[in-house]
Amino acid sequence: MGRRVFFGMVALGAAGVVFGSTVQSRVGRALGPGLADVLPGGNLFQIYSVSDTFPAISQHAYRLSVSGLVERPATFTFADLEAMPQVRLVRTFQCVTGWRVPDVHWEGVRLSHLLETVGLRPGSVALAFDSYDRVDTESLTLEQAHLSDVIVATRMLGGPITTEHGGPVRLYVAPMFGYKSLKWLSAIRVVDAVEPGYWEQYGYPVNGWLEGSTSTTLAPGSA
Ligand SMILES: Nc1nc2c(c(=O)[nH]1)N[C@H]1C(S)=C(S)[C@@H](COP(=O)(O)O)O[C@H]1N2
Ligand SMILES: [Mo]
Repeated sequence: MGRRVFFGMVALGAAGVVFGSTVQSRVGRALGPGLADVLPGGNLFQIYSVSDTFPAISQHAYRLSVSGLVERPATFTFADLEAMPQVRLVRTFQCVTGWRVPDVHWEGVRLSHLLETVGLRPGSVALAFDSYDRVDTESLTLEQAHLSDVIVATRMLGGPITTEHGGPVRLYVAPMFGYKSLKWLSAIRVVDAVEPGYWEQYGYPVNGWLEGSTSTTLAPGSA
């Protein structure tokens, strides 16, 4: 086992992983991630929080602030996000620790659309993301943020995003491992250099591409 992976697992242990409470995730946990893969249907997610709580935020109270190197800093409500053009994605969700969930449905606003709305200023290079849990953070380069399958998600698994899954709004970075998909998204800051996020400080790659991801060649705006 590589040094990087070992540190990652230590980080996970220290973080106190909270597992999903559905029957199937219990079964999946008992059988191990390999067999959980082949169980039909259901929600096979394991629920993670590096903080010791799940921030409970109503759609009504939710705010997303976008600031930093932008022309028009803004604070968006849940309704603001819902009023923007919506995209749908159906993908396999993959945690770097090995579990995966096939055919997960996501809906939300392209991150690129939000960036167009606020306008980027010269010198902008990367995005830093903050969570309402006040612990986890994430980062993307501007190029990654413009990929068409990187979204600010308002729906997941066919409904509103539940509190345990990071609702009402989480990031969904489809071409990368699950840790990039920050839950309880509170703020996006446009910055002049990549600020490696929480998991990256424990050894996960800053560029968490899924194996076989075509995203390095995916043009912004393409389906
Ligand atoms: N705020 C926050 N976001 C997070 C995490 C976390 O602990 N806190 N864990 C990450 C990891 S490692 C994975 S695999 C996914 C898991 O998503 P889920 O908890 O909805 O299953 O969330 C990611 N986003
Ligand atoms: Mo993960």
